[in-house]
Amino acid sequence: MTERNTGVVWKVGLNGSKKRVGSVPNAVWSKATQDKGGLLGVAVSPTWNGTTDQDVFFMETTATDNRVVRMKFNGSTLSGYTPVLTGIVRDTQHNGGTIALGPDRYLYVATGDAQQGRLAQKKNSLNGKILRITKTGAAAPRNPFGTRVYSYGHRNPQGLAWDGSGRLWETEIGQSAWDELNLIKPGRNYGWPTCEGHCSAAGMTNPKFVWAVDHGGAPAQIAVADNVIYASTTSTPSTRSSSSECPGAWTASSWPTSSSTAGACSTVPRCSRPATS
Ligand SMILES: [Ca+2]
Repeated sequence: MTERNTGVVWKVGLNGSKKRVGSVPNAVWSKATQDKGGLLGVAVSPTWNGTTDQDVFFMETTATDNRVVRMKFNGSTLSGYTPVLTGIVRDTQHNGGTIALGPDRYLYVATGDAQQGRLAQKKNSLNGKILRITKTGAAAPRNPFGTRVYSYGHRNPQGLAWDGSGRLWETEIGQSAWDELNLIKPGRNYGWPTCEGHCSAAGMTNPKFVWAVDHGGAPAQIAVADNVIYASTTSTPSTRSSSSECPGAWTASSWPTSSSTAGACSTVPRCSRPATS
């Protein structure tokens, strides 16, 4: 588990115990600007054994960039510090930050647009992308453009997880209308900043599910268990209700959400449509 503000890394046991194992150098976070950077994602090598394979990967915001770094973990402490991929534009906001090792054992890196939406559409930019790289930071084999870019047109992607069929899902924080759950396919353009949520612009891939940005909390991590996607959100959903503004054929419904202030449940609108392949 990583701590954004401090750079500290914890090893958490299944029984809830936690032990500090070290920290990642160079991660910076500013309270004044309420940075959404700092120490971000973590991914452990799928073949980690503490001896011949000690690789653990982190994504962090430094004073100059967002970067992916590798450290060694021997089972009790972190050591070493090797930048793997540097130069991803940083900002106080929209840093993305999740990294994950895919079923193909390549690193997938979710990068934000650093509040420069045009970067998400620039295929030669590392920002506003899902990158697919090797453990040394090179473009992974068979990437769609021959670069590190796997998909583009992302605003501030946060969650990455694969389902039982090996399909990659992603959550993404929208601007003012829609947060998104996307099914990620290589080379696809997920729309930002031309589209937020569902749209009909040519060449854009629409999300599989959206919810209003103040009606579900900003999405963070996702996980798939028994082919159910679980998404965590980072803020208390608003109970402010409004008639749904669902796009296209999407339908309005509601979901229950607990209210931390009232200790009761209320319902808020969402939009949904049947899942498609
Ligand atoms: Ca989108």
